[in-house]
Amino acid sequence: VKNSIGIKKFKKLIDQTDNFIISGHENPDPDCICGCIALEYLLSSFGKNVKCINSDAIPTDLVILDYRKIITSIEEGTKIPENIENYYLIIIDTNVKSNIGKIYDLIKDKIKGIFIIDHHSTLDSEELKDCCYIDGNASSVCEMIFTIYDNFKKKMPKEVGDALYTGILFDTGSFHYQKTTPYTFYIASKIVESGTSPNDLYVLLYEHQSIEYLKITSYVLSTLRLYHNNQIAVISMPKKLLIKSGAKYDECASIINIPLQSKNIKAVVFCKENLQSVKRISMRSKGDVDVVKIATECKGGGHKNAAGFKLGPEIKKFKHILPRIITYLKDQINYSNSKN
Ligand SMILES: [Mn+2]
Repeated sequence: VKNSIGIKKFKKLIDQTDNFIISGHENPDPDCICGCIALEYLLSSFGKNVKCINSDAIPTDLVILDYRKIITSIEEGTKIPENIENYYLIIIDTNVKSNIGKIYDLIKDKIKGIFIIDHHSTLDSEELKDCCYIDGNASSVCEMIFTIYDNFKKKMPKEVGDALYTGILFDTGSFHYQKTTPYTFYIASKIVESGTSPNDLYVLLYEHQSIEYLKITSYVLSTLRLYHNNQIAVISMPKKLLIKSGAKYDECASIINIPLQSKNIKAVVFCKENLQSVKRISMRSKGDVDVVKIATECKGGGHKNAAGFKLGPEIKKFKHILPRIITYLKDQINYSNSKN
């Protein structure tokens, strides 16, 4: 059994507290959502009062993971409990407190305290170092929550096994990314032993897209333009293509990853417009190529390899900003190539 100071701190917390709010980061991903599901189950089984409240709703294609419909969001109208001063906030899958989005400002001055469970290695602030379980080597927050179950010698029902397996699957790119370790496979084997079916989850997660999704993907890929020796891909989704396909806007987020399947491509720029005509630029990159600096310059944000910003009063049109993005990415790619 893997153990750590972080888990001891977590045990102490649940000995002392009865009411919890669990929140993951904005635009929740499967690791974050499945982590909420598994942690809610654990704390509830100890008789605790637990609410999962995120800022943003679960993306449509992930709703199927929340079997008991326990995850709520401010976006969908969930209200903060009236006796909020009795609650402890558990933040998962980020250690930058404000990354949990608008719920943070709503409760930060009223709650009893904050505890963080995260697998990103930087810690936002010194004040929180006694109230966290951080493991920068863990593949996913779901891997860490498995470790918590293991420490409590707590049996997990299939619902929790399915959730943890799914979170690990996504955050490891189906057991391929760098932080995939023998321990990750050990956890997967334990979960499968307890009744989770990898094939059922594969079908649920990877073979569930709509025909409209297939159509919008083909339309968007037909807009592909390549720059800088086929190292930069630019794709776009104007509103008229979205309407023509019949797809939902949030079904389209993963299309940006398709150009990355090409060995040549180092960065992707995706301009997508929703039904309200709001245009958003999303960027992805590989390795040392950084996309967050240019996103921040344009009043957006993100991480080194995944970032974006909205078009607005300052930058009205994609074609106005694209040359600057291309120039920036060329420099990034040239610098990255020169190092390797
Ligand atoms: Mn994660």
